[in-house]
Amino acid sequence: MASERTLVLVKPDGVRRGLTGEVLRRIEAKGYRPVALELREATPELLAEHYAEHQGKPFYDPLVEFMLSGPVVAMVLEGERCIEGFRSLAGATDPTTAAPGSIRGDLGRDWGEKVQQNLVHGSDSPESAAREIGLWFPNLG
Ligand code: IDP
Ligand code: MG
Repeated sequence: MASERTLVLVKPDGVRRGLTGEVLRRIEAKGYRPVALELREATPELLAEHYAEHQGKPFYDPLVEFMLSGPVVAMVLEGERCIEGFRSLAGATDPTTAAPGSIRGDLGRDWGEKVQQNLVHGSDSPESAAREIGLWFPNLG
């Protein structure tokens, strides 16, 4: 299997809670290599494209509001099967039921908000990864 790239975000809850280092520790311990990494503020335009598949869903507006509530750490990871591998490190979408041992399972929980604050985003397929890397890091060769 050839090396591939994936887009990972530490969402505003993760940055706010000081968990960026813990997320990175797990990524590096797994053996994936960051090839780009930046602390930045998302914009409504960027998020509309990033979350295009979710437009119209009940959690879409709270999701965008949450993602604009503070800076995110955006990064591109590289490694064999890292798209699938990071999704496995992240755990299931719902942090309350995500498996212990995963980022969301160990560090996340339900806070009674409309949107699941689940610490990280990871691309879910090679097509999503290419599209999302192009959105967040247009200058990456
Ligand atoms: P993923 O991040 O595990 O790929 P997606 O289904 O792509 O999950 O959803 C994007 C994000 O939207 C989730 O990470 C979570 O923050 C939020 N979300 C997804 N489904 C729900 C829901 O049913 N209620 C509230 N928030 C949700
Ligand atoms: Mg998704």
